[in-house]
Amino acid sequence: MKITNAEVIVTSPDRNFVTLKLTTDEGITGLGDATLNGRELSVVAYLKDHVVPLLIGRDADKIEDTWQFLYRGAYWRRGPVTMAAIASVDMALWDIKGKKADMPVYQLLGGASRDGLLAYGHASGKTTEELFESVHRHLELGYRAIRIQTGVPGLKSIYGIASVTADKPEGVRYDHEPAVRGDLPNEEDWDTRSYLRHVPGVFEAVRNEFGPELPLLHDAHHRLTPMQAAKLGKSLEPYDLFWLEDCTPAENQDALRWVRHHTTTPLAIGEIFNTVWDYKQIISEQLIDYVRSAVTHTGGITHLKKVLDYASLFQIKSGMHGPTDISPVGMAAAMHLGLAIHNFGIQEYMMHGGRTNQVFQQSFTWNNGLLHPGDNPGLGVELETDEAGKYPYVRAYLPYNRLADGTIHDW
Ligand code: EZ4
Ligand code: CO
Repeated sequence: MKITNAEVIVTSPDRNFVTLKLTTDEGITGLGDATLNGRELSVVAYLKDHVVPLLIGRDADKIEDTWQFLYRGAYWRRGPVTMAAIASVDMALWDIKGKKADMPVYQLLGGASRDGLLAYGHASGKTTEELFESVHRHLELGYRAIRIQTGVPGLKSIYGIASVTADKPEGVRYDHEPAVRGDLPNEEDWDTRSYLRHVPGVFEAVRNEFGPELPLLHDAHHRLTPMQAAKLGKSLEPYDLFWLEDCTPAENQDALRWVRHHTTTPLAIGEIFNTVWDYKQIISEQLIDYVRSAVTHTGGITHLKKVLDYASLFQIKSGMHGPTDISPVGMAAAMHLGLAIHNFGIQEYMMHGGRTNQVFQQSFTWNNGLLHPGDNPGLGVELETDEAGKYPYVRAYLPYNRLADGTIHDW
C-alpha cells in the first residue's frame, strides 16, 4: 500500500491546528497532529517543503522504517519542529494501519490494559472563592482529578488562570494560550517569593473544602530554582498532591536531583521534551514520577511508546500533555497509547471548543471521569474539510512574563 497524497491542513476554529492528511492507493486516509502552539507555520513549512516529497510513493505499511528514515535521514535530529512533523506522519500511518486492519489503534498496540483513562481538568481562580467555584464546575463536568492554579496577591495576571468573561462568568476554561490571536504576545508579571508564600495556603483551603480523596495537581511552569522547587514540594506534602509539574526549567536534568532529595511530592516533567534523549537521565535516575510528553511533540506513537516503555522499568508512569493546543487527532493518539500501555498514570484533558469539535469528528467517550478513544478503526477522528476551510490561520503567541524590575523570567 503506497502513500499517494499528503496534505497539510491549517485551520483555526477555536485556535490554530496543523493536521497532516495522508492518502494511500487503496483509498485509505490517515490523520496526524503537527500543532506547535505559537510556532505552527514552522512545522507546516517543514512538512510541506521537506517531508511531503519524501512520503509520496512510500510504503504506508512501514511505520518504524518511515520513522527512522525521517529521524536519521534528515541528519538534523530532535527539536520541537522536527519531532512534531515526524509525529504527524507517525500518527497518520497508525491511523491508516488501524483502518486497514479494521481495528482501533489501541488494539494494534496490544489491546486495552484498563477500562478507561483517568483524566484531569484545570480549575483556576484569581481568588480562593473563584477557585472553589471552578473546582465545583469541574466536578459537575465529571472530572475526578483536578489541577489547581490560583492568582497570587500583588500579581496582575498569572499562568493558568482562566479569564472571567461575560459569556463565561465562571471562568471555567483556561484557554488563553495563545493569549492573543492576531496580535503580539501578552506580557504577564511574576514574583517567585509571593507565589511560594501563597500557594500552600491555597492547597490547605482546597483540601479543607473538598476533602482528602480528590487527586490534586499543580503546574509551576518552569519558574523555580531547584531550591525553591524543593521548598514548594516540601510545603505541599501535607496536601498529598498527585503531582507537582515542571517545577524547574526542564533543560537542566541535574536540577531534579536536588528537588528529589528534599521532597516526596511526586514530580511530573516533559511537556517541552521531544525525544527519549531528553529523558535519559531523569528516567534512569528515577528523578520524576510522570512523563508529560504529548504524542504530538515527541515523535508520535512509535517514539513516545519507547519513552514510556523505558520509563516503566523505573516505575515512572505516563501523564501525557493534553491542553487544547493538542488537536483532537493528537488527543486521540494519546488515548489509544494510554489505554494500551501498562504504566498509564493520568491524562490531561481540557475539552476542545464547539467549533473545533465540528471540524474534527471524534469517536472518544467521556464517562465518570474516564476517557476512552472509542472503537472506530484507526484513531477515530475524521476532518471535515469544508468546516476546516472556514477558519483560516490566525497568528498567535503564547504569553511571557517579566519580574518587577523588568527582567524576563521563565514562562
Ligand atoms: O503552557 O500547552 O500543563 N500544561 C501547560 C500548558 C502549556 C501550553 C503550551 O502550549 O503547561 O498550558
Ligand atoms: Co504544564
